[in-house]
Amino acid sequence: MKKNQIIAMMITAAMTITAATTTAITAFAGSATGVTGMYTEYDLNGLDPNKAETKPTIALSRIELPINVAQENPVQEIELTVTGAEKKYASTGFHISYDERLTAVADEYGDVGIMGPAGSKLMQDQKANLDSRSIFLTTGGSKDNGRDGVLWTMEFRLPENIAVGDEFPIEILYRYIDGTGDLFSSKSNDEQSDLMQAWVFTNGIEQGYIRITEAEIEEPVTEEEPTIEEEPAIEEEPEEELPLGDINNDGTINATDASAILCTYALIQTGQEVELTPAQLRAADINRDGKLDARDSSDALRYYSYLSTGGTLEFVDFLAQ
Ligand SMILES: [Ca+2]
Ligand SMILES: [Ca+2]
Repeated sequence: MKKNQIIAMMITAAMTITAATTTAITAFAGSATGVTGMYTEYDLNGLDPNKAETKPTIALSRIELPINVAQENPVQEIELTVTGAEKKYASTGFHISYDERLTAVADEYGDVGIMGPAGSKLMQDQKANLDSRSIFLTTGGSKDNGRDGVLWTMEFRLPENIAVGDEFPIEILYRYIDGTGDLFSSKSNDEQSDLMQAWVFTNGIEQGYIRITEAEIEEPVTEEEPTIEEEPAIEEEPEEELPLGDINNDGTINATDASAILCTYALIQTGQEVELTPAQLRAADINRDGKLDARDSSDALRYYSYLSTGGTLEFVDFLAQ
């Protein structure tokens, strides 16, 4: 290897260390992808995320790509990886944004996210708005079946005129509109779940990027080892009549409600005791066919996706579409 190549490698390595330090953690102090308006800081609402028993990390791939490899493989895979939350979560909702020079690769149905093994025992929904560079990915489940590992994969196409040193950020940004916010919660939806979610959206995000490096230098993306922690307690509550679909009566319909409905369906189908109150069961029968099943759960998850991507219809009007 020539001397100037070695020097170039050393410079690249030094740049990598600096950049990794400045882009690590804290997602929402500003957007590297330059999107504005839709996103916000996470409101802790008096919670201290350091009190969370489960402190997951949600990381997007950081790809160091030699320019010759990038030119041959302009479509690159970005993974959203969960660490430190094995079997501790079910309901998630993430907004992903990306550099304006990138193109998100959608399939023939307009879907960008590909479910990874960490979410293989969860239900899922997604919506992409490529005009505003926004991808929304959501999961729900009847149990805390979310695993550590790759929860989602997305593909992005690099532009043609790339140069060494170019960096293309890909970010998780927090969105909250009209009472519906992004999620990372457990089935129990208790205070520890709230603390875990608060941790994720204030301390637990590691943003991603694709960075173009000198030809011949290859650095694989690193992934952390998962850790396993204890099971959470399961509990439910209320009695009064509830708005349709809002099973936990918190004023919004989201993946938590979808998860509760799916859980109840699973309990009914296996002859077990149902955890919901009669009022919750009535609110859970979203399509009003007198049965509680996965269709009701899917409707709730679909509506959460719809709201999270700017939809404004009331739930009943949404269902009537
Ligand atoms: Ca709710
Ligand atoms: Ca039903």
